[in-house]
Amino acid sequence: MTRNKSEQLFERAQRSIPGGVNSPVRAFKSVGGTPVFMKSAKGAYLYDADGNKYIDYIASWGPMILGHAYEPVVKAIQEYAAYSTSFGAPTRLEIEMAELIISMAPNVDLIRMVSSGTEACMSAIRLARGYTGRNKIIKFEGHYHGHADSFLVKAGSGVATFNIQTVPGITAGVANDTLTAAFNDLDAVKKLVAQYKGEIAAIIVEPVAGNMGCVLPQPHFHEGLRKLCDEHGIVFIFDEVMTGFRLAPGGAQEKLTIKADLVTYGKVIGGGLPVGAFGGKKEIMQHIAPLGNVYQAGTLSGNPIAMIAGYTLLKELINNPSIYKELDEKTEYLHKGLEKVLQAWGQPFVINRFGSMISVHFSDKPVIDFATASSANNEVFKKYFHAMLNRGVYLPPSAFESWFLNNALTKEDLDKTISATKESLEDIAKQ
Ligand code: HOZ
Repeated sequence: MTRNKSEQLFERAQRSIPGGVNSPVRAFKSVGGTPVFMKSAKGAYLYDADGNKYIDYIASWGPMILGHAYEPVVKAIQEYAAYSTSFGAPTRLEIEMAELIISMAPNVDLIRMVSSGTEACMSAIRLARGYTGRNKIIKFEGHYHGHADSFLVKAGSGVATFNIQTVPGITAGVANDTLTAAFNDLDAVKKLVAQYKGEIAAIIVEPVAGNMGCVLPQPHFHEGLRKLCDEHGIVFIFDEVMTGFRLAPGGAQEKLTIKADLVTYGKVIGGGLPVGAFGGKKEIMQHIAPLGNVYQAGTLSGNPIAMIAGYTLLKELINNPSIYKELDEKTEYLHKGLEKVLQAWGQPFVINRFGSMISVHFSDKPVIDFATASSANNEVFKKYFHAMLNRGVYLPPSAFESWFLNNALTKEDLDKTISATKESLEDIAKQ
């Protein structure tokens, strides 16, 4: 498989864009090689600038849950673009979107639309601080809530991929207000809450972590956090940017039967357009401007094209609830197939899966937090990634990311992925 055009584009991109990419993980820095420049996609397949075809396991990092260029979404965008791409004034569409989300998402009385997951999490934290009058937050090592200052402490995703210990540009004051604990370590969180009694505004968590590979919550972890938040007046925030509308119509809250005080959304909610949202209990949400004084705004918030794309996709999900079962079954099928070929290979590996999120760590111990995710063998991952890419399977270019399945994937695609893994492992064994 040749990728001459991608190479030329990357060379050209680096002259005008920092590192040649607009989001660091795309640069392939941790796996090496040249990023693949995409030209089009349909269903489960990506086509690059050279015309190569790939089975896609990123799904734009989640949004393309029903596959790329999904007809109803494309049609809706085309229709609504003719009415204007932005008004800077309210529209009926925004109400319909809010009502739809409230009907799907548990524990959401009010919802505010924004333009990205970063904005959603950043605004949720500000709201939690404004509501409680406290400054500190607790986040988990290896969790990523977007690139706002408060979250780039021991963060996952690109920060972990590039092994950035301290992000320059974040003031000590901001960093000091972000406390961290290991995911799944309830005792560590209890200690922080005791040590900073009355100072903690919020605990924010990825209910199923997807920014250090896929890492599952251990039994009773979220229940423990919920209890702690109730006992200490702390706002419990579920970052459902990845899990929202993916794991179930009501996201991780529904799937794990945990009640969050605030929830953040992104990815699926926009059908592939730049959309985020944060919502929750009225008692908290009514502190947001213009109802309250916690200020938050955006010219493109509730953008009509983004709204109709997200609304159309969410409607498809509600009207076809079997989608979730199908996605789960496909991911389970892939899991079992990968497990079989990895077992035959004989080297250590861990597959973590929750719903349609899955990842492989080349590790000899269970991956339950950032320490265990980081101790996996990245050299093997790199080789695996490239061997799969060359066989037409597009995986996340980092072991610190989850794979996301889309429902356009066929059994044949999954079988191809499993046999590509078998061949890739054989290649690796020969090296
Ligand atoms: N933050 C995204 C994955 N966790 C990566 C976004 C991108 O590089 O496109």
